[in-house]
Amino acid sequence: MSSVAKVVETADAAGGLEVRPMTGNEAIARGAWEAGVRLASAYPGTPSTEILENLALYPREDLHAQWSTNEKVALDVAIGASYCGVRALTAAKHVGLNVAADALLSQAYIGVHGGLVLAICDDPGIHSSQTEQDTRLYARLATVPVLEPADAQEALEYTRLAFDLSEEFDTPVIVRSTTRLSHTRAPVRVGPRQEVPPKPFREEPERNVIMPSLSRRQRPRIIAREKNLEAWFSASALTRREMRSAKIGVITVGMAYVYVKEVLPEASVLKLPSSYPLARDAIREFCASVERVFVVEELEAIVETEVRAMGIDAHGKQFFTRIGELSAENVREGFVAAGILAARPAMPPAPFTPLVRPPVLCAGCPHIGSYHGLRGDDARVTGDIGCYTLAALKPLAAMDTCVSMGSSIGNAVGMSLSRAERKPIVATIGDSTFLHGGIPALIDAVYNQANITVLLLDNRTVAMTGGQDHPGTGKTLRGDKTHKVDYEAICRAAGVSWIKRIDSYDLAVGHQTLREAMEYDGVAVVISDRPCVLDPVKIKGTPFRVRAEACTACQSCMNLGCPAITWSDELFEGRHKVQIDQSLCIGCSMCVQVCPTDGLACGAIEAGA
Ligand SMILES: Cc1ncc(C[n+]2csc(CCOP(=O)(O)OP(=O)(O)O)c2C)c(N)n1
Repeated sequence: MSSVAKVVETADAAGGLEVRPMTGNEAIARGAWEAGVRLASAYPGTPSTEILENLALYPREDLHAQWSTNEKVALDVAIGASYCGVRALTAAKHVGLNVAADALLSQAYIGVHGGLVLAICDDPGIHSSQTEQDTRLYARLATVPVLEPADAQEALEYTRLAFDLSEEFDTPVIVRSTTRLSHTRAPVRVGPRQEVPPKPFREEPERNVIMPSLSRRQRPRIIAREKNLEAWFSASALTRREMRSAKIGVITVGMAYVYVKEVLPEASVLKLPSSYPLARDAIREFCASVERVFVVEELEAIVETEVRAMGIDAHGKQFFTRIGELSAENVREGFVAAGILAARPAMPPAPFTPLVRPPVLCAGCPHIGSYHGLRGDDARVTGDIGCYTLAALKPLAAMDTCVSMGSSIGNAVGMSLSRAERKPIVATIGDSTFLHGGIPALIDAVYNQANITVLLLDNRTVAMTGGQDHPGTGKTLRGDKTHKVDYEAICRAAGVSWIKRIDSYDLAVGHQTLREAMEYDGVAVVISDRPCVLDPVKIKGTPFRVRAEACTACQSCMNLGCPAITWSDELFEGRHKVQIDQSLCIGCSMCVQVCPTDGLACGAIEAGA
């Protein structure tokens, strides 16, 4: 029995009173399980990844949990389960919802059969994302309700509730988390699982098949649904009026509530469970009972704009930032600027400046070899999203552009067909990203007769998000063996006839092969193949060391950007030489290959600790 299954059993025995420390993501997974979810799907993405990883720890008999090839597929899979009358959840990071948005907007019209919940995690402050986005805007665009928990307990409860609301109001429901909530651990009271038997498929194409006639019919229903949800939120105990000072009233939602409580404990607070649809009656009533109204919400002025549109003189983004995360500090500063709190004496400056540590590829990362091969050629290199995006930074500096997941190949096609670029064009894309969004672009490249090279970086994992499996690894989310995608066959089926596979660590062959590919007239694919050094097997060969007497300090090895390679602390014959950190080096040999002092075999760098 898995540890989670044991906990589930204990909770059941204790009547659901057990309290456990849980991250927001664990709590969302738990809430879905307690709600009787039968299918969960996702494509990984920080900060949402652990929702599916945790759901996969619950018994197989309870639910099917899977990685999908991308977020749209994941949502479509969940929609399929909902059509079959079971409760289904999909999880994604905020930008993942961009990919899935088309299906979401359609499903908002179609409605649900089994409850359909989207757990979407925003990343205010852009800790690990392409952009800063507020998913609440999508909720409004799609006219689907969004629930915004303020802590891990609410993450569990709101997720459980989201399934009930979904079925009651015939709509997909978004549960919106943020990095801070998803990754923070707090005590959570857990309960038992509610078994929800599947409902039979409704054979009603006039309801299940989207087309203009359906959408025209549904549009008034959606507007009515919005009104009904507004009334539900206004009447709900989740819309919490905490009446204290009659002078200041703060309307708040999500984690912002926690900061307001800390900074301004004497203020009256209206805590909203949702920014859309808005509990307007509750807001009107609350605002009438206080002299000054503030709205504190993270990222966009969504509630504030609506409150002001209701004719209420409310203040928000004028004092509380629209950029990055809110915190107790910046919420306090906002109330100071608004004249509500007195300024605190300035903190003395820190006695030291923290060291800036730029992100680097791992020691022995196979992407180093792949991009090293490109540096020597005067090529225009489009990049994509993954660990390898770091190859844009010095010293590799081997990537010219990067837009969004799967863009590299389409961007390269545009460059090629613009006929404005004279350099050979190389699209570089990771294995998971290729499966996510690269394949349609590869078909486009062949179809439109572009002249490009595609460098497919197969490290056999989704390294960027912590080493998840995908269809190219031959293993499912639960670790079962499954069919392994054959990239060469996919490329051939797309019409690519020039395909070569290289070992990412073999720098000379890699370089030569890329040159040949760039000389080829048409679409050439080079598959650079080596497993990630961190996953699934932790690879560690014999580390190399530098013979200081032979090292000329030429820096060829340093240009790889391997973090195991630094200048020596001591001087040798009056000079710093290169040194290799034995605890980091995995013995990949790429530095040996570029060391010019004694060829490849036994130069200034040699094997041995
Ligand atoms: C639309 C979207 N979905 C998910 C992510 C999270 N994410 C960033 S890179 C990446 C995939 C990386 O895998 P791969 O292409 O194999 O490259 P690797 O990191 O293994 O080098 C994912 C899932 C994202 N940034 N954007």
